[in-house]
Amino acid sequence: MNARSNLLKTLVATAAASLFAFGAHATEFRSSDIHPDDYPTVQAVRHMGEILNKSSNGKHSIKVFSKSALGNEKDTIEQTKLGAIAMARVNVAPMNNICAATMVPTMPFLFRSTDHMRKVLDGAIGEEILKDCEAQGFIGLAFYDSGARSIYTVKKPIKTLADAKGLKVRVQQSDLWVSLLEAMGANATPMPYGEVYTALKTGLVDAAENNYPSYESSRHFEVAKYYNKTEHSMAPEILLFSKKVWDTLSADEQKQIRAAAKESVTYMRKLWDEREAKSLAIVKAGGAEIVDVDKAPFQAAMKPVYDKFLKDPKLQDMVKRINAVK
Ligand code: GTR
Repeated sequence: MNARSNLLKTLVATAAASLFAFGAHATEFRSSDIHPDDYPTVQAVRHMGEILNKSSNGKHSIKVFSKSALGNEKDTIEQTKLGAIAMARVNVAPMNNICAATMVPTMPFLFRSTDHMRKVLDGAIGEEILKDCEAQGFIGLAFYDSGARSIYTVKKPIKTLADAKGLKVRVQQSDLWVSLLEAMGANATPMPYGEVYTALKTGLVDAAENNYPSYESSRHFEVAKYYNKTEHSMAPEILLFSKKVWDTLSADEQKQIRAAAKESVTYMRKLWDEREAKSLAIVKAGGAEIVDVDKAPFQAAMKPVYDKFLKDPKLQDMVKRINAVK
């Protein structure tokens, strides 16, 4: 689809939304995603829409706008806050500067494993983090998996911490992310996801970092072929609902939405596990080299990030509680 028809689609949808979406006869909630249609996050929100449609007896549905049709993550977060769209599926990273608790699950080398991450986010700590966004105008509905993020490079592999020194690395739009890469000795360049392919190709940056499914679906592996397993963060995805729109809904409707979101998490994880394996196979077949990294020196270099961003004793305590989850 070309940009013009995308724009047209958006304009039509905006008009439709203002007529129907947020009145007493709400029908369709618009939800944004930067990923393509077959990506697990997009599929999961669509699935949530089907569940909601059933539980609301056809009253509510969700329309997912994929591939950044409604803008990059920062923009869609803003639109969600204003109530211009009802939902945004984003990574926690662009929420880091908005609601502080989202910094915690972003922290480098925090989760010991996928199981640990899922257990924490499914429990009381996960709920606390979601709740923290409410005062900023967002109802946090659920977390989705995003695997582990690693640095991929254009010119040479990273095997040791010294190899990261001076590299220009694209990061997400978050101060914490800038600091994380700086702590590795790299130069961090924040930019929206949609610009990364060209930035890698033209040499504007030397590297980026992401999980296998994003590395694959964005085709970044075609231009940055060394995937260096730093696995430095498991920053999850978050599903946000506009508080402005939320407040127009009845308690029953809110319950149905929450339940549908929670139910979609199980579905998402199944898709995620499959996609991680599939993406790894695709990038390898496409010529990517998977490089083993000694992670201990990277982890040791992260103390300044914890010191700078987790000054609040409440957040420090949360990290302690996360570490204690078996
Ligand atoms: C992906 C994530 C997106 C976005 C992107 C990025 O893994 O699903 O929400 O955060 O990374 O690096 O911008």
